[in-house]
Amino acid sequence: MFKVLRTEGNARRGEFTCAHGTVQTPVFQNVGTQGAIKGAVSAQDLKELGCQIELSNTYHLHVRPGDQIVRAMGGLHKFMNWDGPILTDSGGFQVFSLSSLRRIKEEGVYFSSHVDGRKIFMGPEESMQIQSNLGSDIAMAFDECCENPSPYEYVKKSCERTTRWLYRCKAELDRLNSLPTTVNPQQMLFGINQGGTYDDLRIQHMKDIAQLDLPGYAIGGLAVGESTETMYHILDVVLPHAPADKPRYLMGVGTPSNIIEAVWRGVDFFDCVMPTRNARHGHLFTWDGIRNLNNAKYQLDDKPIDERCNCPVCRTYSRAYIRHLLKSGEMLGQRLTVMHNLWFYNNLMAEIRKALDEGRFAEFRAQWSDRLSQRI
Ligand code: PRF
Ligand code: ZN
Repeated sequence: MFKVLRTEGNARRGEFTCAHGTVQTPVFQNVGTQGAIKGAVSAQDLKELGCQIELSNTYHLHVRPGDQIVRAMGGLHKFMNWDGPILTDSGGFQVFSLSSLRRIKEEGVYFSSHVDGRKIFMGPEESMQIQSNLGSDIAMAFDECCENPSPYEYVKKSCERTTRWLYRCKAELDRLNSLPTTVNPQQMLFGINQGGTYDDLRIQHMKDIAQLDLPGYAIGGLAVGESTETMYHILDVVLPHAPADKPRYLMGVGTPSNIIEAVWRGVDFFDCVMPTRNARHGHLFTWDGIRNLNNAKYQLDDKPIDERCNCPVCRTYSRAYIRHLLKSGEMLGQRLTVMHNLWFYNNLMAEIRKALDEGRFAEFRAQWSDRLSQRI
């Protein structure tokens, strides 16, 4: 259930409720691909970092340990000890980006596992069965994400197939949710808009999938090769056709300024590996911009990563110490930097919500959008 509490231009401040609680939007989903946040951050830590919703992956958990095992352990919430909302991505995108030797047919995708090379088939029904076994709150539709740019005729055929796959996803999830032994019978299905960089295909596909009246809609197929301007243009073009009373999720995006710009255009949900991945390489998000802790100038710097940050790491450790940990390959270095970056992203969303609540998001955008992405 989604409620828009307030709007400012196209931006929305909302509230989304699912079986494991209510999420305040706009929201950033913290990525734990394999049921763990990279950098040795636990589900318990996530609570302390202000995380409202966690994201895991169908493909990874199917390959290892296997969704049947997660199901036998009581579902993903119990398995990873996270009692808040969980969204699972459908596997489509990961199959396309990770596996070798993939072959796409009407029934689904044939591919080889990136772990042991074993042959696997995944179609809409399999993706829903796996996500049902995981018992996430939100299951994503099984889609094809075309890289940008892809030929017009290919993208057109691909979106039409993704629409047919969506009908199959819905039928299968409805069936699974009605079984007496289902892990989370209130699991919801979000549709995914595709259409590459073509305005007409994007709009047609959004209109087609809006027919299903799903509880949420994602914009996929962006941040896969096109320019930032093109991504914003597609959001401008497609969001007016997304159902206004349902949450919109921009998949795999992005930098703090990408997030501010997408909220401005009407997006409610985000996820991205950037805060975790960049942290592990010493790249820290701060209210002054992006700080590279590998830089020699931090060798004797006793200030926290971000002087405006109130996270458990900035309250305790110096730049010099964390730099030393990263340089010596100590796991603690990754853990501390990931914790700071996740706090930063969750706190950024809280500040965005506060600005929307107080009707000053335009001002917030003008003040921070460019600043947060500068390298310092
Ligand atoms: N589809 C799915 N997952 C995704 C994407 C997509 O297009 C993207 C694209 N940025 C990230 N994750 N299913
Ligand atoms: Zn911090």
